Amino acid sequence: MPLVDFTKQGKVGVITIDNPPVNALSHGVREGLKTALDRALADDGVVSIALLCAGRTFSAGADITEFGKPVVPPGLREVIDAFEASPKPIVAALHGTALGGGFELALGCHYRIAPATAKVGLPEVKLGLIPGAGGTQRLPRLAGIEAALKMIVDGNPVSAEKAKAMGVVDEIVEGDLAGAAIGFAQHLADESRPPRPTSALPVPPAKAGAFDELEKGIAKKQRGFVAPFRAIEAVRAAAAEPFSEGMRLERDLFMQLMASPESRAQRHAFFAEREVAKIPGLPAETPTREIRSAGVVGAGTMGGGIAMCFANAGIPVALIETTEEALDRGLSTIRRNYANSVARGSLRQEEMDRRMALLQASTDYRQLSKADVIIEAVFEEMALKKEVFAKLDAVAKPGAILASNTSYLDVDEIAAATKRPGDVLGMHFFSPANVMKLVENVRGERSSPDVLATAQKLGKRIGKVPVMVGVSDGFVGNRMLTKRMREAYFLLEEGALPWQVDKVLYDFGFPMGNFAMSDLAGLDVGWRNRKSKLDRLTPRERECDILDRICEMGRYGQKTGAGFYRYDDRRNPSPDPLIEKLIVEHSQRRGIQRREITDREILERCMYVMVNEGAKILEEGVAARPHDIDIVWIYGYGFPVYRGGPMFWADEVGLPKVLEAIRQYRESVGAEYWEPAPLIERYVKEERGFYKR
Ligand code: T1G
Repeated sequence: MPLVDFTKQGKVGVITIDNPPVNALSHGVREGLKTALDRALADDGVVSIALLCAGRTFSAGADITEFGKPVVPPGLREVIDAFEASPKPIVAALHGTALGGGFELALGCHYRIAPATAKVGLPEVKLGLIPGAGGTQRLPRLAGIEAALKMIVDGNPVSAEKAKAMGVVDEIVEGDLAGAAIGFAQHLADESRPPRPTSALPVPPAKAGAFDELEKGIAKKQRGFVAPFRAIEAVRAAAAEPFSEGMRLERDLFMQLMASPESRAQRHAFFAEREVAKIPGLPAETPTREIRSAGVVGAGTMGGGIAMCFANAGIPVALIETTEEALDRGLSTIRRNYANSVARGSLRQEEMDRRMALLQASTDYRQLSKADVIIEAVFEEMALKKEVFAKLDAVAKPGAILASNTSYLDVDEIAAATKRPGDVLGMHFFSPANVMKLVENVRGERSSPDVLATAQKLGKRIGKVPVMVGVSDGFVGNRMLTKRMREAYFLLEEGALPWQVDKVLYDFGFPMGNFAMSDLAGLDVGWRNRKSKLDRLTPRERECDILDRICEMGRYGQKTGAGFYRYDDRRNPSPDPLIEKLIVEHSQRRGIQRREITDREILERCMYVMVNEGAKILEEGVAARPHDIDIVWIYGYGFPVYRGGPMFWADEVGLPKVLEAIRQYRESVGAEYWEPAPLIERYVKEERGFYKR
């Protein structure tokens, strides 16, 4: 089947794109579209045209793999302009997800039909771009400024029903879509309906202040992103300028963004997210086990959130706790979370009821005997974990997958507590588990291939981004975070203050800095973890006991109204002179002469120590690719996606510069903390990066 096929049905010319998996508008497709249109226009027997896509979806946009390379004509704009200028009316039939350039092509057609299951959208901002083939100029002409702005600035798709209400889709159809499209085109021919070039339509006036309001409204949420603000600029031109002038501005902005580091990073993240779904060394066709029901042991914060993930995906889940009280507490937290979503209008009441009905709470482990997968989410203590897994070994059916939600303990040691270590792995969720997208799937030494493949597939099914990692203290994310935390504490005793360190990380693009994050998680959690590791810490780490001092004052962070910061009743943080005094006295006690510390040193020490640890993680095979590390940090730790993740960012900075700084800190802070990873030294010698060759 050619990439684009042209056939005739009566008076209707049928143009069909067939470029699996998502009918991306690659050069071959664009050329094929142009040729097919020319054939339809040259054929006197053709009165109207239907545009369809084969496979699971209408075109999901331009071919992102072609970005950054010179555009081979015909460009997408040229193709769309030709479709729009056609003297014969064209109807586009949209199924699946008509996105980006695909949706822009449809906006260049004169009519659009779709089944109710279809979605349409302009997600370019998620790639650090704006629609570049007329979307910012044509969509406002059909849907109005406000609706177009929302779709283009947040990049989220809308349903076909919603698109119809917006005036973008002309008809919702059922059954055979190709038949409906040809029927619709036949109807246009029979009634001699004219083409309706969208660009000729006037732009309905916008509500006064619509643009400024939106710009202000997204300032906080889209902090650090560039594309959403350029998108507003382009749509503003649609309201103020003639179509051709608006198209010129859209082009300029699009080309600027295409060359921007932000878009390069976001395009990297797009493909990295798809790459990490695949497990190196495991064939794509590795069989997976069927998951019809689940079980969760522990109804605390993590267990409750994990149970919600299964219920949200329509999977019945048994929730086990040791006592009825604990069970009631867990269930009421879940009920409250759902009720908040209903109150916010993001969930319908009947959907909440359906999900609650999928939860079966009990204190009896035998309720787990039919579960296909069981996730243990009890207190982080090895002895307790082993006890739970021994019990699961006794009640779980053969072939059930047993997973631990531990965030750093040895999964192999846990698996050894069962007679079926091949069925055991780690599935490390992030708090709040019903919200955070990341799951670190931890492959144990004996985890069998189908268990690993099933965990990856299941992760996607419950709406997560699963990343396969190896056993190591803290796996990938927490292992790197621990190094960053250590450096941050060292910086405090050398002269920095918590709010200075946090501001540097906040300005870099993280949602919050180390110390504000610790206050949110609860300082007592970190303190307990630190105390459990004291014997494994270096002398300096042991003596850098600022956290201990703060906790001994009963300051555990937000939950006690004070930690590194003081919190008002709306939990707004403010620097606390008492903490400054505590830190200054700590330095004196330690005999450390405090010095002026630059923001640059803070950023380098907090970020390069992570990159260095990331390189060691790659050397050890705890992560198979730098992609895994970048996606862990973007989806688990709020690493700004417009910087692409720590490993991609290091490449952008340049590994020679990173290595030079690491060597400098080895001298100033100490070799036991800053030994350069051999991988970085080798890459610098080979003049390559983690990705850059
Ligand atoms: N170009 C190239 N490859 C693409 C692609 C695209 N647009 N979309 C998907 N793929 C690949 C993907 O890498 C994966 O490959 C396979 O298809 C299946 O994808 C001018 C400039 C459509 C909702 O941003 O959101 O148009 O890993 O695993 O979960 O204004 O793909 O198998 O080798 O994601 O079912 C705008 C991007 C482009 C949409 C399907 N369009 N795609 O999700 O499958 S910019 C987008 C998606 C643009 C114009 C501008 C999703 C999907 P592999 P998948 P899925």
